[in-house]
Amino acid sequence: MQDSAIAKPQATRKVPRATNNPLPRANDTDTLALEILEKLTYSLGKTTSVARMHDWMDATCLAVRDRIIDHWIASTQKVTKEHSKRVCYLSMEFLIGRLLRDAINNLGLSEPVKQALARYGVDLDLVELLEPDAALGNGGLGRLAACFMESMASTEVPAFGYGIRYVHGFFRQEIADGAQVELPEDWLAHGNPWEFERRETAYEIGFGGKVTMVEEPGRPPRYVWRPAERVLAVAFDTPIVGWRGKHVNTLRLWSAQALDPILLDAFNSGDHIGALLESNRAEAITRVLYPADSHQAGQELRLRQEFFFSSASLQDIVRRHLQTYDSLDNLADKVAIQLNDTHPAVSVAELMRLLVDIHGIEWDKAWEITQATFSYTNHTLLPEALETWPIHLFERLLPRQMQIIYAINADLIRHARLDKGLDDGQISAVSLIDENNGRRVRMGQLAFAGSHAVNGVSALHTELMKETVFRDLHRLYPERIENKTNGVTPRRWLFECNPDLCKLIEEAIGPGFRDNIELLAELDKFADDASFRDKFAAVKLANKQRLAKVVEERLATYVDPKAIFDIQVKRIHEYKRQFLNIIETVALYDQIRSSPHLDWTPRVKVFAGKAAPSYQEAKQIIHLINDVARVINADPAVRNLLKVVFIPNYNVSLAEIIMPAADVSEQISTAGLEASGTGNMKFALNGALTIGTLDGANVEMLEHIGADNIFIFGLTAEEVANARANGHMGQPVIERQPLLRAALESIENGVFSENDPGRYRSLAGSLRDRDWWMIAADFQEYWNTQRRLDELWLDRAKWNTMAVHNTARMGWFSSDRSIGEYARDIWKAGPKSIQAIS
Ligand code: 26W
Repeated sequence: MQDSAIAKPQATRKVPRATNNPLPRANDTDTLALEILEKLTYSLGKTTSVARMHDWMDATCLAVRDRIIDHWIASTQKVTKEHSKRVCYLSMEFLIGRLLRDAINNLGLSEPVKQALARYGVDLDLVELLEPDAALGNGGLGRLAACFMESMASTEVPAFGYGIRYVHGFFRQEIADGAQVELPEDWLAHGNPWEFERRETAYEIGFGGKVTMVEEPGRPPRYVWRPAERVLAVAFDTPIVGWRGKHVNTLRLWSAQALDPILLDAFNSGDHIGALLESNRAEAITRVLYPADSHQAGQELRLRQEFFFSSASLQDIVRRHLQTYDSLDNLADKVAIQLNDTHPAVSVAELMRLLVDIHGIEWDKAWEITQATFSYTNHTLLPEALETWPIHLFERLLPRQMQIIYAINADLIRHARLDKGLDDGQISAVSLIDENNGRRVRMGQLAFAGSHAVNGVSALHTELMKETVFRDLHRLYPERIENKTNGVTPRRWLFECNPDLCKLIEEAIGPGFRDNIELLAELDKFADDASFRDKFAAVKLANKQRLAKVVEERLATYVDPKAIFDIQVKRIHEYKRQFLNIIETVALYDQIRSSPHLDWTPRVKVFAGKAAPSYQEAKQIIHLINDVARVINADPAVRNLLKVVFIPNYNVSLAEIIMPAADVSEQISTAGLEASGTGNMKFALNGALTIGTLDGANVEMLEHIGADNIFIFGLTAEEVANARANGHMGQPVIERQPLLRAALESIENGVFSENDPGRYRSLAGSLRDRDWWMIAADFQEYWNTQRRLDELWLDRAKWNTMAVHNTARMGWFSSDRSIGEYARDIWKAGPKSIQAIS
């Protein structure tokens, strides 16, 4: 045949060798410079002459991302090959912040990337500032999830983070005339260079509809749920790179889509709005983060969000398991699922449904698998934060899950009554259904019942859990509750946010602490070394200058970096007692004015934090801080001895500037109410001295840092409980304390709100009354302790010695240590070396 020559195989043709991976990228400056330029040109379609800073940021992220991908593929292949157990961290919130600096640092690319960009006249520091914060969380719980993701990657624990890809994260805060204004946040407006949309990884999530029982001869009856409504959960993956790029895990966030993007029939018949209704309704599920961190939202959309991401994550976990194993019997050997608070607690019922209804596993066996797979972390004892759902809502939205909860409850109550002899009162306390408040499902009880381990986040909090919210369940299952004290990642909260301090530490004790943070302890012996101390203080001063610049830029207020920087940053809440701090500020203001001749220690009081939009008291506290700031900062009589600033829009990136710049860290919650705190750890790690109550992790910080290096004051948790039980009132206390009395009177008489003198009457009145948060009760000791700090400031050598001890002794509060404990005691996952932590 004529054309056979064309088809003839060519024996000599070179077939390119098939490789699994492209070659890993080189990390030198030349290669990086070239690749950043390539990204700019071919991925973004820009030349250097028209590129904006944003384009350089995107190009840099993409070049760095390629290097993460090399490690990502290797990590995934290793975990798959070794059949390692995986941790699945289910969290409604991941408060990540920026990722570029984290990635560059963990990959050891700081210098080459900086130099590569410098070749184009671009400053890496400025590029980094353009990345929007991923603010997919409210506060401590969300930030903990982010620190844990970084630590799991750094300690090589194979893990998936599962959550929600909110289109709008935590609101942007502005202050207008002293009051908080909430504005929408739009982190995805310019795209997100870190995420990969996985259209092929999508699951149907059902809502509503009916459950029917199907009976077939010779088989037990089956239940079939036919949801009335279905939406699609689509995965978006972000690689999370660990320290030195050793391991990369995946953060998988779900986005909601309609099954049919548009109803063409409706559109064609002219109903253009109706055609999009289904799509809008579906997408609403992942549109916005609920901005309340301590009271339950209670709306249907919130329950939809919770079920949506729980079901998608579990379907994903089950599908992946069945890709490797032919049965779900060994699920708990290969997967550990951690429930970050009760927000994903419906997972317990949903996994049971998947096991029993979909995969035909017998009930008792399914329950065994479920309990062995799940564990649950509690983050708060505040009654208003404990999630419960009205039965009628639950039943309407999730009819099959409701049946399953009833069945779990029946088993639980049978066991409690028959095996453990609980009486009616105790039964009603452990029941998954609250019969007293219009019948509600208790998500905490559900999470507890469905887990083999339940943990608190500090030693004190864990003990209080056993005595309060879970008292009766704890009696029923005394082995289940354990403690896992929180930690923070030293990469972000020391190495990245305080590079100058790290350089100094390295000069003193060598570089080992970067791989084993507990080696910071070696710094202890430099605490009495005057020259080291001076350098330590010089770094602190430079960090304070950096913060002062931010304050100047944002508030047009000058603060003197030589004054004490006394800082309270965190969510605004009555139990956190920003109010106590501002009353003390007012009292100090009065004293400075009435005794100008005294040697007052100059102080800058720094506040930042957001209030839940519907939390009126918290918003009033913000308003008061700003009112007080306006009056004090404008009063020449104060002569710069006292300044008050409220920095708007507190977020992770602002925290990275604030933490290294603090002299004093305010951790002054009413004892028994702060589950742990993690800001307390970030401050102390960066050499701030803590003024705090015996609450949350402060108690353990006291043990590690030593009583000589921390300022503890106030009622203990037990004393608070007693005072409340004995009907404590503020008024008699206030009568006995002239300083407090005068400060309170000036606040309630409108000294700081002249155009609205009654503004703070009810806020102040709450102290005279029940004083629920023990502000009047703790005031005098707080004042005295602050004055001890003033005095200490005059002996700067001593202050600095204490500050060095703080940094040296905070190694234990690394989230690597927390993760090691979870891995060893709860998950039984991760490298042996990690599980063997002491
Ligand atoms: C249902 C609404 C809702 C949303 C979030 C209720 C409660 C929450 C969280 C539990 C709030 C939270 O962030 N808790 C914080 O968790 C941190 C991490 O464990 C602790 O360090 C803080 O003390 C705790 O307040």
